[in-house]
Amino acid sequence: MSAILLSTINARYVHASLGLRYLAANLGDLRDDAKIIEFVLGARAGDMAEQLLAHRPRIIGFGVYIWNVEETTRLVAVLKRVAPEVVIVVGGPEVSYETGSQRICDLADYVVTGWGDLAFAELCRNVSSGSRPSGKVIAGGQPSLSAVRMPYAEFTEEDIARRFIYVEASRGCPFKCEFCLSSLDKTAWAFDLDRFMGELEILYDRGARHFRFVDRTFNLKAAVGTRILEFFLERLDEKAFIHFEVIPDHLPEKLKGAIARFPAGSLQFEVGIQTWNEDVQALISRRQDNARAVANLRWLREHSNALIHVDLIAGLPGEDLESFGRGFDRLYALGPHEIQVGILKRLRGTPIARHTEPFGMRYNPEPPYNVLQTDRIPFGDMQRISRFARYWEMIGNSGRFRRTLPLLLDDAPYTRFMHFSDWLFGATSKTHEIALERLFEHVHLYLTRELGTPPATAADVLLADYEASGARGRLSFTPERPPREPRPRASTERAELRQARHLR
Ligand code: B12
Ligand code: SF4
Repeated sequence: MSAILLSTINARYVHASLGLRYLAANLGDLRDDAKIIEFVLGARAGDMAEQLLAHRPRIIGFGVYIWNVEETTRLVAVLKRVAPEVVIVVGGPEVSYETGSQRICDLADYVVTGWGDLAFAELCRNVSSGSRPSGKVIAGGQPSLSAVRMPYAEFTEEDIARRFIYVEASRGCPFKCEFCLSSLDKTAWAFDLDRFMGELEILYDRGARHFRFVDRTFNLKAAVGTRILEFFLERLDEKAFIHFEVIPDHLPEKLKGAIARFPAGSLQFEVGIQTWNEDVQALISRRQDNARAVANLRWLREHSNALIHVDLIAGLPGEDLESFGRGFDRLYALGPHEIQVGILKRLRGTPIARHTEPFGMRYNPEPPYNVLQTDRIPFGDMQRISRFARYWEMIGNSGRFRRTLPLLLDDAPYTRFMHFSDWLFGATSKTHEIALERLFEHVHLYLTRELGTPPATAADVLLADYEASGARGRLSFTPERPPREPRPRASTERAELRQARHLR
């Protein structure tokens, strides 16, 4: 039995919720009476409700994000029907803005906006002592980070063995990119570095190896970044893997020195480029020195072993398909391991909303609030670019088609891949659930029929890619071979296999 439950629906099992662990760690004397219960997208509302109510809770706090708001709303609706006496508190970025127009906020007893680290504990104390706040929406406030207990002891042995360990050396961002929720932060606040390093050490000693920093801009302060990198360099073993989000145009020499010493497969950078178009950058208040970004990406590819994952956004105000395509080609030429093409989303609370009317931005009213059309990109083309993004994920980013990609893309990556994407959708009517063997067979068909590649050349290259990717089935365009047994995989292994494919 636990009087207080902290719950959320994660995108996948490997993503352990850091937010809930902060709330739990800061419950003080209520901690012993609280439990974290996490679910994964796809679970049924009735089953989740049953599991939660089995603890006979007095209060349930839900972490609500763009990826789980619909399922959490359904879950809260069930709970309110069968156990109306349980106090439901919702918090998290999705319910921190526009609370008046959200069904989940109507259903809940309390909505905590912004940081919940200390606010949730205070609310629980008030509810427990019978002095319930009269207002529904409670501003979480922004306590000094020195007053916030770090959450890392909340990671269980199972988390450490099987899930990504999210960590945070700083919170917030000083930049103002209008599509991003972090643009609403006044600045970046740092945790006390000695305290944080002490926690990292404990985690490392407990066996944690897959660290993901949620800091919005890890490379903001060279001294801090370097100390963190040095920490890992001193302890690296073949299992260690560390992920950071970085801004592209700031890579001081000191940081470079540490980055260059990481061996292959141990370091990953997620680099936000978003757009190269300077007019668009100005429009969305994104300060980015493109020349320095190019130089830094080049340096990373030439002088480091880091895996480079770069984000681009399609559908920004003022950007048409042609400009997006030029940006894609410019980025592709720099050789990042992965290019993630995201479709612009109008996140609740973000200032990008000011461009809605002037640029004819029409957003999906349902999560994930993706842009459906703009004054420069009609709906049909936005659909095409969404499919491009999905197929690029399967073919460009998966690392499974490294030898085949040059045949597909040649000297015009964006135009040729868009052509392929249109063709593949025409041939399959699918963007998901295409079996790997079917995908290889379709690429073979496209190369031979549409591009005129000699069948034997296409088959050789594709077969080499297929075998190198570790797949073990049979391809229709190759001679028969005995099938090999698939082997079971651990939770974080999917990500690790993809990383390894990029390094081969
Ligand atoms: C890890 C992460 C993910 C993981 C998923 C994690 C999971 N648990 O499943 C992955 C990589 C899958 C992911 C994907 C996406 N993400 Co994401 N992600 C993050 C990230 C980097 C870290 C979250 C975190 O741990 N933060 C640290 C903790 C301490 O902060 P917090 O979670 O906000 O929690 C605090 C408060 O919100 C509050 N709180 C949280 N829960 C609760 C519960 C209660 C009861 C209370 C009272 C308070 C409370 O208190 C906490 C402590 O102060 C954030 C950016 C960031 N740095 O926060 C983006 C972020 C959450 N993601 C975002 C977005 C937009 C996406 C994508 C749509 C991006 C895309 N591809 O276009 C996808 C969607 C995925 C999908 N399947 O649809 C937005 C969220 C917008 C929103 N309204 O939810 C963020 C904020 C990024 C941004 N700046 O815009 N993401
Ligand atoms: S996109 Fe990156 S740099 Fe821009 S506000 Fe968001 S976190 Fe900060």
